[in-house]
Amino acid sequence: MIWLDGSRKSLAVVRKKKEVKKETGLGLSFTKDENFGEWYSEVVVNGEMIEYYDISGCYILRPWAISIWENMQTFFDAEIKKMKVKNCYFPLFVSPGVLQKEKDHVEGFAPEVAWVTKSGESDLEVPIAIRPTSETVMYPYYSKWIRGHRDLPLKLNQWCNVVRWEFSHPTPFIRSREFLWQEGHTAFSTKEEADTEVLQILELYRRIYEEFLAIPVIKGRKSELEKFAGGLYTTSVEAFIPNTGRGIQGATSHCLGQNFAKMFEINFENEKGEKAMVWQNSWAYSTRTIGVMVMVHGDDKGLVLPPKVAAVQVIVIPVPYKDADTQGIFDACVATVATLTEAGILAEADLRDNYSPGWKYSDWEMKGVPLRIEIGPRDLANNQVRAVRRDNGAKTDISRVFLVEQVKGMLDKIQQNLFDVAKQKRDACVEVVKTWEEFVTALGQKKMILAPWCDEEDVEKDVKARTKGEMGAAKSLCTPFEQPELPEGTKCFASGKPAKKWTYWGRSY
Ligand code: 87F
Repeated sequence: MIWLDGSRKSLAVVRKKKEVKKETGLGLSFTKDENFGEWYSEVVVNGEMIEYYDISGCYILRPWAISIWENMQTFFDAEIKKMKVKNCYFPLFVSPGVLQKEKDHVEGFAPEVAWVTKSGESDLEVPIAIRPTSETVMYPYYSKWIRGHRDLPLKLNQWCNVVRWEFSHPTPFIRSREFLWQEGHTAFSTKEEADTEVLQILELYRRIYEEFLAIPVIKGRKSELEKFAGGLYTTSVEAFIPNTGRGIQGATSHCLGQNFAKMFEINFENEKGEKAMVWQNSWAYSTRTIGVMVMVHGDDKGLVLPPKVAAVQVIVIPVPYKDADTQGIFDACVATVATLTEAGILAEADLRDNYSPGWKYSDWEMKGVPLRIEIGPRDLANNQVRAVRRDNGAKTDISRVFLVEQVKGMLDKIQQNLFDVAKQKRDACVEVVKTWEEFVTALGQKKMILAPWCDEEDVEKDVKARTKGEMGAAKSLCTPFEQPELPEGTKCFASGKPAKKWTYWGRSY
């Protein structure tokens, strides 16, 4: 049995709902702008992504969410295989001795580790931890498997779940106590190889966000305070949620240096016959990606799914009138789905006869399907269909002769438009500041702040302390790889000392 802490709350999450909209019974009771938190909870449930579970911080991921996860997984898995990374699976459980071997890195995280203490009624002789991440699970075997330089590089990845017993406000996808991720763990004979891989993986993470989820991200390096303490340096892709004015770490790619190699004695004999230590990396992205997607693109009608990750790209809905040729319309819907499917487009028809067309429109809008095709008597007569975009509501009549090319074109446009709009909104939240006063003002306006910084750890601690409050402190998000020019003599916004770099700051998840 899993040992649960005292923070376990009530069973089901009870939420007070306002009047549900009109006759459809489908609407959201909160708007994105007025009550973002409640809006988000409602969207992920009504959009059929998750169901709340009777353990706080744990959620059921429904097929609608898992299909998005699988689309990203298919892309990423193929890309890392091109890089000769191999998949593997290590056990869920960690023995306490191994977990604590790497004290420095585990110390700060210890309160989040969940333990199994019983089997049936009897106490286990030794409690067993559940992996919060797998460094300590995997590296003893790296030590065993790596002997000579011919055993390198060793590049392993696993797709798995991890458990971190978080105490702060749980949020579906964004902060949950169990989540899905991939964790890559690689070992090289040289630092140069490790450095190169860190950036290759980071580029894949950028592509997941920008090309699949249509979310702009910033690539950069974490500060000493914000990096993974067990490693040498941490790179990340950072996204931003305009509604809450918070940055969110999208994925991380770490160069671990030789810290773990030392601790776990991961040594090899190099070409000269000398004993050497490996250089290691680790990298991960998780189901958090899905939460960022919901927050960035969702609207007051529900989810908005980018076509590249949607399980259903086109929903075809018959719109029969009283004395129309209902059978003809249904047949046209089925034929339309067949034509689109044949062309590799993910299309489905909603032929349920116990719901009105209007109800179905709202239902599929809630689920975020990128394109709706309506077929009514007039469309049938004109050998056309009506296409309605989820992202902007635009309606277009399409001749069935050009169906496939037109729909493909529209899906591409939707994908691009989602990215463009998200980028425009994100960019509108970026504020360049030079002084502490400007910084405080921008923070109050929920901005993501680009400021010249002296890059001193104590100064970042000071920024945190000086911005502490109800909304949470500001911290550095990353130092972007793309650096604007830093004129000679520029001062740090927080300390007044000479600035060394431009760094993004803000509140964050
Ligand atoms: C919670 C409990 C115990 C984060 C934890 O980012 C340990 C940890 O080590 C812990 N929360 N971390 C850092 C994870 C670092 C690293 N692991 C492999 C990654 C990428 C994948």
